[in-house]
This record gives sequence, structure tokens and C-alpha cells, in this order.
Amino acid sequence: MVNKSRRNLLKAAALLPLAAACDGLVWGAEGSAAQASFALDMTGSGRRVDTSLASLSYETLELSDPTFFAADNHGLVRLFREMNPHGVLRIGGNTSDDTVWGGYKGKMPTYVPRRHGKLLQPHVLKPEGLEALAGFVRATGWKLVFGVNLRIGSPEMALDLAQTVQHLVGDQLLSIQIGNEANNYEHDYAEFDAAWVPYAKVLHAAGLPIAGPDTGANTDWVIEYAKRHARENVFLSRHYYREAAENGSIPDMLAGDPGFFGEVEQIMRVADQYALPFRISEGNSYYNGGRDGTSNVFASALWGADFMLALAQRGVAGMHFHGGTLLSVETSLGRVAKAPTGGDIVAQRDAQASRYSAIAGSRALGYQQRPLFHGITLAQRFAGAQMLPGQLDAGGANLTAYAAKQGDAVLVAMINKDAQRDASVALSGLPHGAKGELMRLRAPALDSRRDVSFAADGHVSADAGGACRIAVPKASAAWVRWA
Ligand code: BDP
Repeated sequence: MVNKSRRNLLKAAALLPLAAACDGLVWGAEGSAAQASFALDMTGSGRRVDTSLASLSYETLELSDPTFFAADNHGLVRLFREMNPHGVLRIGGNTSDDTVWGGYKGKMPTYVPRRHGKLLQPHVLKPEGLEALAGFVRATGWKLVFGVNLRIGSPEMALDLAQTVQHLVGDQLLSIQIGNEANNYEHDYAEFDAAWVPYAKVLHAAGLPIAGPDTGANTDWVIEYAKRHARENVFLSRHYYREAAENGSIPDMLAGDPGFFGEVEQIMRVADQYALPFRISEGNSYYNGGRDGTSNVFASALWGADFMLALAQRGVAGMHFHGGTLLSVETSLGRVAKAPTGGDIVAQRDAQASRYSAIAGSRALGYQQRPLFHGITLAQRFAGAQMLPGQLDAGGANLTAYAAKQGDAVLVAMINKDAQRDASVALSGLPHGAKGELMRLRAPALDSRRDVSFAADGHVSADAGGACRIAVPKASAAWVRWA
């Protein structure tokens, strides 16, 4: 085995006189790999990657179980910290606009069911749910973005709730958001603005930090909102889902979404003008709860890593992957949760989570990473780095590549989303003679639900001219830290 791969390596090196074959991985079928190249431009400088890039979003309904977001729910606390010690937890979703605050002593506003909605009575958020959440936030070190109910039209109740959150969470409260995807129930931006302003006024007067508009897919709303309210806000936000779950598939997910990044660039121009961060405050692969066999398999890890880095490259501060329990997400959609039963512990934990959630499990069964989690941690390795421009020739494969400077080190990520074609990537422009620590994101197949890993895979070195060729097999990603 060793001799054969050495021979192959030497053969491969002979074919590539310009780039040292610096990686021990050798192709089974020689010559079939896409010949790609990625030339780093060390003189250029791009966006700084916010340390809170990897962030999460959960339904408000999750707080109805005060043992879930709780300081002593150690398994969940550990996974949050493992994902990102500097993350931001956003609480909201459809259920935030279907929730009344149980601690409110004023006159309860009247709940109006949604159009075609099956929920006839609102969810009631109890003080113990909030107290436990505050403990969870302290235990994880995460910041909190908390959504109040706009749909019900009670600024008084929202103020009381927001003040309670601030009192419990203190400095870790990053912002209050007013309403979730108000585009689903307000006729147009003007109507939304008219409903939003009375809330913003009272929250602002009470010294609470505000962010928004937390709209669905309405880039124009974000821009209009920024123009009117930038000064009152700590960040701008909107949501992102590629499509409805019914239309989802692995090939669709891996195809990319260039049109969306055009919208991100539009928002960033405005955000920069007002010096405000922009966060995707909720999002994932497919709305309507995610698609089984797509949102919860290895392909979602490649999608998630690529998506986050594409956002970071454009200056987006945070990507909040929506998730949580199957119960909370199905309820947010007016459906009854039906978790599959049986199987081993991995399958049982998996069944407890919404299909797109990055984390699965329950307090009783314990928690585990979903495939997406590993993709998120790959991208999060760019935290605090300064993106670098680079020239990519994907050689015909569905391949993306990103580079950044992190202190004295240079980071490179190569994501091969191609189901068929291995890629051999000739890197150039690296620090001369640099040593690289290599990690790989991989799984048995694109549709693997388990056995996904993002783990060390030895070392590579750049030649005296700063070149190195790295194999990135189909349906896998590589991350290298050069120093
Ligand atoms: C978003 C909602 C969230 C849903 C999600 C979905 O804010 O509550 O769970 O869609 O459809 O629009 O999966």
C-alpha cells in the first residue's frame, strides 16, 4: 500500500512541475481529477471575519421547557461552546409572534390567529423559561438576540418582556428584535414601519438595544429600514432559506445561490454607509422545517461551510442557523411533530431535532452534532481573520475556495461540492516554504447522516516559491492553516 501510493505520488509530482505535490493523498483513478488552481493575493485585503460568524437561531417556543435552555443542560452548553465560544443565540421565529408574556401585569392584548393558522390560543412564555435562558447564556458565554411579538400590536407588553430579558441577561443582551418575518402579515414596508415605530420608541426610550427588520427574503425592506432607522439600531438583519423543503434536493443545495449574494452585496453597501453590521438572523437550507435526507445529511455540511464563508467574504457578521427541537419547529409551522421512533441512540437523538438543526438530541438522550455542525466549525475557523482575495479556476468542478490572513498565519479553505469530480488544487502565493496544518471535512457519502468528521489529516508544505498542490476529493472539503 505504502509503496504504491508513494509511486503514485511521484508520478503525480512529475506531471506538475510548477507545484510541489505536497499532500500525501493520492487518487484512485489518476488523471480524472479536475485540475484547479487558486492563486492567493497576499497584497490585497478583504473583510474581517466577525468572531460571532457561527451563530444559531431557535424558536421562542423552546423556552416553554425551562430545562432546555438551562445552565445545567451540560450537553447542549458544551456543543454551543464547541461550535463557537463567541456565538450569538437568536430567539424568535414564527412562535415569537404567537407568544404572549406570562409575566405581564398589564391588560393582555387579544390574540388573533394567523390567516389559515391552526393555533387558536397564543403560547404563554413563563418567567422560569426566561430565567433558565439567562443561565444558559451565561454558561455558554453567547450573546442573545431576543424577538418580541409585533403581530399582536402591544408595545407595552413587548417593553415589559424586553426589560425583563435585559434585567436577567445584562450585558450579554445584544439586541431586541421586533417581529419575525413581518412581511408575512404586514401588507408592505410602510405598514410594517407604522407598526414598528411605536415599539421602537418605547424600547429606545428605555435604553434597550434594537436590531431589525428581521424580515424574510425582503432585501428592499432591509434597505428602506436602514435608511429610516439606522441610528436606532445595533445591526441590520434578514433571513435566508434557499427554497421550500418540497423543492429541495442535494444537487439543488450544492448548486449554490449566486443571486442571493448579489442581494447581500446590496445590503452591505447600505450597512457600510451607516457603519452597521449585517446578520442573517435566521436561515438554513430549506424552509418548511428542512428536508429529510437533504438538510440533515453530509451535503448540508459542505453547503453550510461554503455559505458561511461566502457571507463572511462579503462582510456579513453572523449567520444564525435555525434549528432546535422538531416540536418547536413543527409547531411554528402549524403542524404536529411526529418524530420517527426506534433505532440506536444516534437515530433516536436525530429524531428529536428539526430536520435542518445543526444539533440533535434531548436532555434525556444527550446531544450530538448533525453533519451541518461540522461544516459550521470549518467556516468558524476563519473567525477574526482578514479575508484575502484569490483567483480561482475550478477546473470544471463545483469547487469554491477562500483565503484569509489570521495573525501571521494564512488560512485556505477549499470546498469540493462536486458529486462526481475529485479536484487537484494548485495553490500559489503562499508564504514561501510555509508549513500547513491540514484538516478535512468528509463522510462516506453526500447523503450520510453519520460518520461525518472534520479532523486533522497531517501536514503539507509549500515549496520555496509558495506553491503547493492539494487533493480535494469529490464531496469533501479541506482547510489548511499555513504558518
Ligand atoms: C421561518 C420562520 C420559522 C420557521 C421556518 C421554516 O421564521 O419559524 O420554522 O421559516 O419554515 O420563516 O422552517
